[in-house]
Amino acid sequence: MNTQKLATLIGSAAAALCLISATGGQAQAGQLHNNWNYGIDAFNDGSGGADYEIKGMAIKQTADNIFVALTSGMPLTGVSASGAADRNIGWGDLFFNFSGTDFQTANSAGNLFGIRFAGTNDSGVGQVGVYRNVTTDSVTTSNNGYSSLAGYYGAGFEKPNSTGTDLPTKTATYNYLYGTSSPVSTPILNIIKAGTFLGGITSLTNTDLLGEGLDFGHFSANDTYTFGFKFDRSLLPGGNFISHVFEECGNDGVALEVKDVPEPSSLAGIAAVGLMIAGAKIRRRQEVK
Ligand SMILES: [Ca+2]
Ligand SMILES: [Ca+2]
Ligand SMILES: [Ca+2]
Repeated sequence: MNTQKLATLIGSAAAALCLISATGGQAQAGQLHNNWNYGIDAFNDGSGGADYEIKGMAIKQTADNIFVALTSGMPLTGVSASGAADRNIGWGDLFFNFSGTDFQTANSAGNLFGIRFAGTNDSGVGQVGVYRNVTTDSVTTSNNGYSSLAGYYGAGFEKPNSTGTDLPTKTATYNYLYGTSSPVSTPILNIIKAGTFLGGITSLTNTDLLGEGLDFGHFSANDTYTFGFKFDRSLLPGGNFISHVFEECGNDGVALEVKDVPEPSSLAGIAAVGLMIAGAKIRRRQEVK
């Protein structure tokens, strides 16, 4: 084999390796850092100011648990607000959609999972914890908020990454949340109306989460309040999902998409097979020479 052929083969093998690693990267929609997936939200789309600004959410999955973390100007117990029916504006509930369809379709089909994680919010379910087959409702209007997401965008909050880095545009957000339904006449569905209780959650402080490797600082996204929770991984079906949460008023929200990726060991295995094939080709050509 001449030098040119060898260089071509090595180039092909290198290109194959690049393709493998690029595919691995693209398959991971959330931004992966130290085993946590991050959805980093716009830092300037919190209607109402710093108290309402969400900067990000993050999820880590281990063999036994799913960890969720949020960082925001809004504490877990919400903020005082005279314009709200209960004089408090807090967090809505967190939704998990494993169906592969948009949120509205999954909602209509009863395919959503939800978590009430804020014990003082206006959720329709009484107990903090994980629920399946949830129905949804909007509490924005009783919390001095937006009657629709279109109203929120129209008020000047259509910013890059306004529903986090995985739903970075208004169009992406509308497509996911509403599908073929109208984003004007459909409210921001931000709480669990009803559902079947599956199990509880364990609250985690910022210190707890730092101990689990959480690092919003990597994205310069640390805000005043960082908190989270964990729950038994077996409560959810597993596989690819989109998770999102809006505040009770709809003044800010964030989403995170998590897709399964091949384990690093299996990627290395694919790469090794590629190299063996390339090596065999080189050897065969050397034999026939
Ligand atoms: Ca934000
Ligand atoms: Ca409230
Ligand atoms: Ca947002």
